[in-house]
Amino acid sequence: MARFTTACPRNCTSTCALRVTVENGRLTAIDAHPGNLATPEGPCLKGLSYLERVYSPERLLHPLRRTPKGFERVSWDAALDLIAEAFLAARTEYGPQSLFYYSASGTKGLLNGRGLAFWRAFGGCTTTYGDLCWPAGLEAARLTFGDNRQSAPWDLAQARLIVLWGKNPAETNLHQMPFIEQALAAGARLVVIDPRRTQSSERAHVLLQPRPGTDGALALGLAHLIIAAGEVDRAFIASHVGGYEAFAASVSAWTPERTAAATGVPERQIRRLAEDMGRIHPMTVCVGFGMQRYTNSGQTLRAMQALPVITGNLGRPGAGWVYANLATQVFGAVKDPLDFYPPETPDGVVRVSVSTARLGRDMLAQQDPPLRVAWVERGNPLSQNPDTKTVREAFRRLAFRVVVDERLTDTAREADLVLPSKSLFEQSDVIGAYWHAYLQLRQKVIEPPGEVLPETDLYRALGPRLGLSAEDLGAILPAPGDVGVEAWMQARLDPLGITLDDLRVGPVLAPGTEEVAFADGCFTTPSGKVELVSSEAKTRWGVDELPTYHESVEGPASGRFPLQFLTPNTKNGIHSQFLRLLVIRALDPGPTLCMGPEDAAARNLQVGDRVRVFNDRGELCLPLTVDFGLRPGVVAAFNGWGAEDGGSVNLLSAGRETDMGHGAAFHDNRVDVERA
Ligand SMILES: Nc1nc2c(c(=O)[nH]1)N[C@H]1C(S)=C(S)[C@@H](COP(=O)(O)OP(=O)(O)OC[C@H]3O[C@@H](n4cnc5c(=O)[nH]c(N)nc54)[C@H](O)[C@@H]3O)O[C@H]1N2
Ligand SMILES: Nc1nc2c(c(=O)[nH]1)N[C@H]1C(S)=C(S)[C@@H](COP(=O)(O)OP(=O)(O)OC[C@H]3O[C@@H](n4cnc5c(=O)[nH]c(N)nc54)[C@H](O)[C@@H]3O)O[C@H]1N2
Ligand SMILES: [Mo]
Repeated sequence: MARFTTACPRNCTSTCALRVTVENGRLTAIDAHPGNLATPEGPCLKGLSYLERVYSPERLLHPLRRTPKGFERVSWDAALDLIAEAFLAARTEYGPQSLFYYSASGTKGLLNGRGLAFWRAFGGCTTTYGDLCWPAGLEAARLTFGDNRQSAPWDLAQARLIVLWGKNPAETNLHQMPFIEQALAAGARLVVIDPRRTQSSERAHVLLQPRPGTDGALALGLAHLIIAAGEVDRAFIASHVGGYEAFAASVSAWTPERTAAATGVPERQIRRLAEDMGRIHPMTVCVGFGMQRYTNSGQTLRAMQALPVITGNLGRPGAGWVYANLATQVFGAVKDPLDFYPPETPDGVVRVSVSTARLGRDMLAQQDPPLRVAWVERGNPLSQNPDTKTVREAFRRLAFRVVVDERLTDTAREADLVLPSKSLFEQSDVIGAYWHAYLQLRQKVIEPPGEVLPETDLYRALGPRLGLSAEDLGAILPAPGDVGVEAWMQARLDPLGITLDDLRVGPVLAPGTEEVAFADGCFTTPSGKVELVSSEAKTRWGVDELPTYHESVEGPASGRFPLQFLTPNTKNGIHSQFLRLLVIRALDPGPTLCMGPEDAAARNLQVGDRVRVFNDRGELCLPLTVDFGLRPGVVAAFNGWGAEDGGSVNLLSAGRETDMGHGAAFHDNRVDVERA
């Protein structure tokens, strides 16, 4: 029996440290690792379910090729020959940019960057810009504060007012809840702002339920009241804030009456929250990604950022803006997902890119050259990107598609060739996080099963068939074997003064980690101050220099379908991962549509009825759950389920970007519902 330190590499806020037990080459137990002070309680059910996931009969163990009768097993040699034939033909006829390389957030890891490096050596490729997750909020914070910095997770315990705004940590960041509980035990007040009543709001003193996409108006209305009451921090503003006078003048129009009308939040709740924000210090605003998935979300988050700014809740213990911690983004490759501007063309290698939010439409529109073949790894675009129908059409147009994944996802089912991917326990890698600041080693603890090859080995095997020499491959990939991977990682850790042996013991805080963000009063904006007025907002994104509120494109004012369709994240999966496992399905057998009692009664619908959710982009049939916690005019279904469970919620969403950062406006999505 042996015990190892490792970490969960999913795109999840918590990024838990784990201690795992291996007996006779088999994983037998997963426990907490106390070395990560943000996640000492250990993994959630999904983390424990790796014991099933790694050995699941649904796991792919060898390459599969599509035939008219379905998928059949092929050897690695045959699979690599097929890829070489199709990819070389595309390159000869249309040039390397006819190859589409798609990767997303399936797993964290420094080695992930090797995929793009490989296709650059092939001659370049077409790839994506933007990100499905959080870029509008990152960009908003960059404009306002100069940088995305946040205090250590445990600092939240010192807050006296916590606002969970469009964030649901009880499901999406479980390990934040103990710090919230500590603050509550010390007398803190907890406010949740979410159109849905959630597991997080169960702990709150008050829940504000705005109409979806109207949080910008709410923030401006709150700012108006705080300023009118004189409860701003004049000293902080004088020394650290630019544009305050213009901002204060601009919010004077946001009276409580107008704010209540725009947001649907009762005036007395708005007044009370403004009083709390003005009087209770320190305040931490914990911001999720909910209101960040609309066409107005960058401006919305800029308006929200003004609240901790004018009340002086920055750079102090228990205070702040908690959205993203980029302290662990210390390697170029880990930064890749944040690379949200259309890339340049370095070294003469052309990297054409298409918007990930408009994936289907942009793939179809590529002319010079048209896309011919695709390679997908760590992503499931037919489930997770908006506008599934167009994405599917774009993939079907291609001559040849390769998908690397652990199981037959919706995207893999469209492929000509499916290659089995490693699990987190089968190759070592260094991973970062975006809530805490620990660098962690995801250790290899078992051998890959069947014929599974980690991606780096797969690229090494494929390279010669695509004309890459041993020297070419040596420049982009670690040397073969575990020893090669370890040497490659150590070389990247050397400049940080961290060794793999350190990481084998436990998580290590990234260099430069700060307990209290902005305690140095250093804001790296053009003016060196917090910018409530940002000229870059206008020049780069074409929005107002001030944080202004405009209805989102597909909100109630759009005159489209009557219901706003929210598709948030579920505690039972990470996007399209985990939901098919037996241990998960025992608790959560499948998707449902949640609707409030008024909307259900108006349609004469009852619990358990099969309903059709539809708009002009598509439809989904699901059983109905009557949810007394939903505000009228809003329906919700968790994202992540795929075709095997009735189809992705993205059959209904539009391929549309956020106002800044090239994010995806998933919730800007109106539907109607009827009995199926
Ligand atoms: N409607 C709607 N859609 C959404 C969202 C929403 O709120 N609403 N949220 C969006 C957000 S925030 C995100 S981050 C995206 C996530 O979108 P994706 O990043 O596409 O999501 P996942 O389903 O987590 O992972 C994709 C695939 O990676 C595979 N994978 C895991 N590990 C490995 C590995 O080591 N190698 C390889 N080759 N594959 C691996 C998994 O099996 C999975 O099939 O979804 C977005 N989609
Ligand atoms: N269990 C689990 N954990 C996860 C993930 C997962 O899939 N499952 N995914 C990880 C990833 S990649 C991400 S991006 C994060 C997301 O983490 P969160 O931001 O916490 O999650 P979301 O579900 O995207 O959105 C949070 C809340 O925003 C609300 N919301 C929607 N529209 C609005 C609005 O207009 N205004 C307001 N105020 N609220 C709104 C939703 O109802 C939802 O409850 O979670 C991470 N952690
Ligand atoms: Mo995300």
